[in-house]
Amino acid sequence: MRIWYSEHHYCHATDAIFYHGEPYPETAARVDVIRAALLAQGFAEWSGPVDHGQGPLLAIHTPGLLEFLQTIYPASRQLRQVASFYQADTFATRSARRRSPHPWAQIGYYAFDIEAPFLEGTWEAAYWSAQCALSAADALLAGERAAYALCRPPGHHALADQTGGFCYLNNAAIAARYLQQGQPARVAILDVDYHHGNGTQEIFYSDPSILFVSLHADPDVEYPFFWGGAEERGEGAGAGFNLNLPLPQGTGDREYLAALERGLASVREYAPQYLVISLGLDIAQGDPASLAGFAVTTAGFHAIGEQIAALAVPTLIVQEGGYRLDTLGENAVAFLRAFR
Ligand code: Q9C
Ligand code: ZN
Repeated sequence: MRIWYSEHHYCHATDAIFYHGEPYPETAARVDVIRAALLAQGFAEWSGPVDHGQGPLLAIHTPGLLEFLQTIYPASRQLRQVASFYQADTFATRSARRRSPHPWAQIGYYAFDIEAPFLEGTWEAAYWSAQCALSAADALLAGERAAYALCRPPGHHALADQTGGFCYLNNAAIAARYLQQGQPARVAILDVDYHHGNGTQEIFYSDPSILFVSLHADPDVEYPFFWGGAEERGEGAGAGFNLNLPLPQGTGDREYLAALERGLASVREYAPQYLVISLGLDIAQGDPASLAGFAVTTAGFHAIGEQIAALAVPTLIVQEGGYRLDTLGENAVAFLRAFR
């Protein structure tokens, strides 16, 4: 299975960032560790991304968001003390009555939380992360049965016009739309990240041509809190094409695989032409994404991969979260081995 990867992820240089009094967990080391493990296990087919331009990004995101991402760091740097990153202080919340072109207004309009800081190289990294997903999608269009985009930064929390949760551009959504090639071809997205993929859900919430299925921590007690309930089933023409399977803290292999079977049953019934996996490795035992969290083992990751691969649908795997550097590599390998 071919892997798409870009060194541009280093441009999003989050290493020195402290947030909530702790080091920021979405670091370059995450991808370094996964890449090293894959190379060591003989995954030898690597490609750099092909530049598809902004067209496929604009099929998902607003021009305003893309413009914002390209300008917010230099604009902030002119206005404020030089800093390694900037983040919102004033959000456009429910009662907002106006917009302002001021960078501090922009940053509070285009972000829904403070979890996605804006660094000098954030746009560069996010752009090429999305290009990795698009380039891997090309392989499926050319007839491959599986492809892996080692994306960083991740994407599934990004909305059409808002960043959040370490995400700037929704790589999985961009690739899913691109796989349709301008037709209403059926594409399913299965999100196995620990956190609900609120961005992906919302982007396709009224779209029956994209089925979104997500297994995640119950949003009553976990980020992103405001999306991810089982009662969110899609709306309008998209009613019935969104399936959330929230799971309790402490979920282990057995419970996870049982819920996955439910999710896969709905994918099977949908009979998609392509499947996109939002692969979060933060469901792993001991992942620091959360104090309690899930407890999926390395063997569990392999079983998850096998169950998905058994669908025998051309599958694009897009890297999302996963923060426990000790086991990130072996878990990625365990999952991806199922698609070899
Ligand atoms: N104090 C992904 O896994 N932070 N994003 C939660 C921590 C946000 C995770 C609060 C977590 C976002 C792609
Ligand atoms: Zn996550």
